[in-house]
Order: sequence, then structure tokens, then C-alpha cells
Amino acid sequence: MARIVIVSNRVPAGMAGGPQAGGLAVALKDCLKDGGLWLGWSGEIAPTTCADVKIGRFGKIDYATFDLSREDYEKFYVGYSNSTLWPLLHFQPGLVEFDRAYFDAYLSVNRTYARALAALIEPTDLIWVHDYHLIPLASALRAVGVENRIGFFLHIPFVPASLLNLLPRAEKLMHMLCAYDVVGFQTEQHLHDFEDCARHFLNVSADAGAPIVIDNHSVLPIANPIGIDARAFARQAKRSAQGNVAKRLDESMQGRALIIGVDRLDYSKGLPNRFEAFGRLLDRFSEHRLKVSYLQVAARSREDVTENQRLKRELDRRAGEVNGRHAEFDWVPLRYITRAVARATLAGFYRKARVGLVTPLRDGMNLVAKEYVAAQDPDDPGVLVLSRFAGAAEQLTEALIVNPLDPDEIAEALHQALTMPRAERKARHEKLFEKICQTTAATYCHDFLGALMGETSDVVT
Ligand code: ADQ
Repeated sequence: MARIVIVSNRVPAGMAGGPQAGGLAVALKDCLKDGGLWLGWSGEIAPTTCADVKIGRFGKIDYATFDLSREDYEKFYVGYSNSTLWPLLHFQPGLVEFDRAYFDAYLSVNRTYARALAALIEPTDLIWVHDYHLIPLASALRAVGVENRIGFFLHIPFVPASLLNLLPRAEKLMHMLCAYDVVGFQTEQHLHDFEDCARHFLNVSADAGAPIVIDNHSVLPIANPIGIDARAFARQAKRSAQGNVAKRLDESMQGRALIIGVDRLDYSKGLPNRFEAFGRLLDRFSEHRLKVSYLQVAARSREDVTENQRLKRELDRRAGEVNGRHAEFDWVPLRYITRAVARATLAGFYRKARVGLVTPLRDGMNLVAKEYVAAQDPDDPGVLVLSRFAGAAEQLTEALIVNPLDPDEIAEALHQALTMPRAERKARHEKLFEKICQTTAATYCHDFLGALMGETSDVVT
């Protein structure tokens, strides 16, 4: 049986000694339940980037971490990963920063990952690489003689050829993606765009669902949507909704309806438009004044990215504006928290909320949408308002689907959600819940590893 080796930019916080395991660890829990190895950056800055790893153990999982130099952190992580690839792959070409030094650092740090990993693996290990920071890793591993099967999963969107074309060295990036054995995407649309880019940049034939052959190597592109353990999350939500924190939330609401938004504080999440939409709801549908509060939990994230600093200032200002304009001495319409909230607490908050407001401008999948659905009381569920540009919208069609660029459309959907009869809420929720139980964290791991094994061998899942 093959050992699973996960590589991601960082190892989950819980493993490296932090307070709690991250989202990726929750999703991969299933495929690592019999153990495995996880390699990533420690999150620490050191005088030099060095492939000498620190080894630790977390439950049955061995983890290996290494430090980055300040320069590599700035050019590889803040630079190419989060100021070039992140905005481009989120359809924000105007925010893309090009700098050849960023790209050089991107390649060089990936070579460090490759050296660190090559020293740790066995020939039969299955290597599963995660996300946009590590696109060159398969090529770098092959260059140091690693022959294992290597898969890659992109958690964020992929773009059409006309957009990828804006990236200097787009062709090289496509070559590097094709050095993997399997490349996974969140949605059929992202898969389709990748196949299109392969035809456009590499001049190969890329038939839907078939491997692409290039440089005598075959890569299988697949759509493999990530999910959550919906039933476990539903149980957690039921428990948390009866806990003290949820009771405090209840008391503070004084019978008003709750709209909830939960995001990292990132410009791809569409928060300014969401604040604007909530203001318009109160302007245009005055029956909701005094009757509804919107709680936005926005965990600060990647604060070294200039655009996220600008966003934080803008949201502080907009939150002040909405409340200044609409609040009463005993009613705060918009509650805005710029900290992370524990997953168990969030589950209870979701269950209390009449509306889950998820309006990213682009998103690979968006797990908050699935968590919100999972957390609802099936007898009296809330309504999900979901951006058509979140990967989750491909599947969750019974949500109220909106264009996140249009605050009026969001305001109208909020009104519809707040006034939706219970029978309709139940009917929509039933279908949504069925869907999130079909595509779970477990099916995500199982299907990806199945593809990576090529159906013949045994895999630990
Ligand atoms: P993210 O951009 O981080 O992930 P998302 O999927 O919404 O987006 O969230 C991941 C996890 O973080 C969720 O479990 C959520 O509960 C948690 N989270 C978000 N905001 C939080 C907050 N304020 N406080 C506490 N927890 C919070 C990337 C891609 C997504 C893709 C995931 C998984 O951008 O499109 O769905 O990876 O593949």
C-alpha cells in the first residue's frame, strides 16, 4: 500500500504547534487517517532558505518543515504566488504585479521544496501537491531524479486562455503543470479552461476527460470538487447552537434575523460590494430596518499583500458608513469582526443565521457555502445567497445565485431570502444538503488518489 505524501505551501497550523488545524487538514483528514507525510514551509523567516527540514509527528502524520529567507518570503510568497498568480487566477488582471525576480524566486523556492522532499520519500510514495505556490514542483522533482507518481490540485480558479495570455511565461507555466501525472481542478469550467489553454499554449490535442500527451509524458486533467464532512459539520452545528456563545449571540439579536458572512479578508471575496448591498437592502426594502443584523466575520489574511491592506481600510470606512447612516441607539445593523472565529463556534453561528451571504468575485470552490448549508436546521433552514462566480455555484444551484458585482441584485436576493416561505426554504435546503453529502472531503480524497493511482493499485484512504 502506498504512503501518501502531501506537499503544500504551509503545513497546517495545528501540526507546526499552532492552536488549530487548518481547512486543508480538515479536507485531507480522510486520506491521512492511516498516516502519511506532510511537507511545507514552517511559516518562519530565517537568514537563508534551506532544504534542511525539521521533522515532527502529529497523531499518525509525520510532518517536515523548513524556513524561508526574508527575500524568498517577499518574492516567492508575497510576490509571485500572491501578487502575480493569485490576482490573475482570480480574474483581476489590473492587480497583477509582474517582476522577473518574483518568477526566479518562485522557481528557486520550488527547487528547495524538491530537494527537501527527495531526501524524505520512498519510491512507492504517492505525492500529492497542493495549490498555486507549487506549480513547478513536479518538474523540479523530476530534475532531481524523483520518479514517483505526482499529482497536483489547484484550489483556486483556472482562467481562459485569453487571460492566461497576460502572464509572461504562460507557456512555461502550462509545461510545468503538464509535468504532473494528474492535475485536479475544482470545477468542470476550470478543467475546460485548462484544456483550452493546453491547446492554445502547447499546441496539443486536449479532448474532454482524456489525458494530454506532451514531451512523451501523459497528464490526466480532472475536475474533482472539494467538499466537507457535511453530516459531522451538521452535528457540530446542532451542538454549538445550544452552547453559551450561540446563546450570547441570540440574546444580542433580540429576535432579529441574522445575515452571516464568513471570509478571509481578501479582495477576491467581494466584501465591499457586499457591504454596499446590505446598505441598499436597508434603503430599498425599509421593512427590514430594525429587523435584521448582518454579521461579517473577516479573518485578516496575507496582510503583506498591498491590496489587502487597502481593502482593510476600505471596509473599515464602509462599515462605519453603513452603521452611521442606518444604526439606531439600540440597533447596530452591521457587525464587523476582523478576526478568525473557531470552526465549532462558526458552525453554531451559521445555524442561527437566516441568510448565509457568500458573494466572492471569484472563488475556486468556497467551503463556507457548504458549511452554511450543512449547519442548517432541516425543519427551519436559512437561505444561501451565492455568487455565480464561486466554484460552489456549479453544484449548489438551489441557492439564490447572484452576480457579486451588482449590489442591487444582491440586495434583492437578500430581500427574497428574508421573506422566503418556510416550505420553499425547506425544499431548497433538502436538495442542497443532498448535494453536499454526495461530494465530501472523503470523496475528494478518494477520487483524486484513485486517479493518481490509475485504478489498478491499492491506496490508503
Ligand atoms: P479560502 O480562500 O480560504 O480557500 P474557503 O473555502 O471559503 O476559502 O474557506 C476555507 C476555510 O476557512 C473554511 O473552512 C472556512 O470556514 C474557514 N474560514 C474562512 N473565513 C474564516 C473566518 N473569518 N474565521 C474562521 N474561519 C474561516 C481556498 C480557495 C477556495 C476553496 C478552498 C478549499 O480560495 O475557493 O474552497 O481553498 O479548496
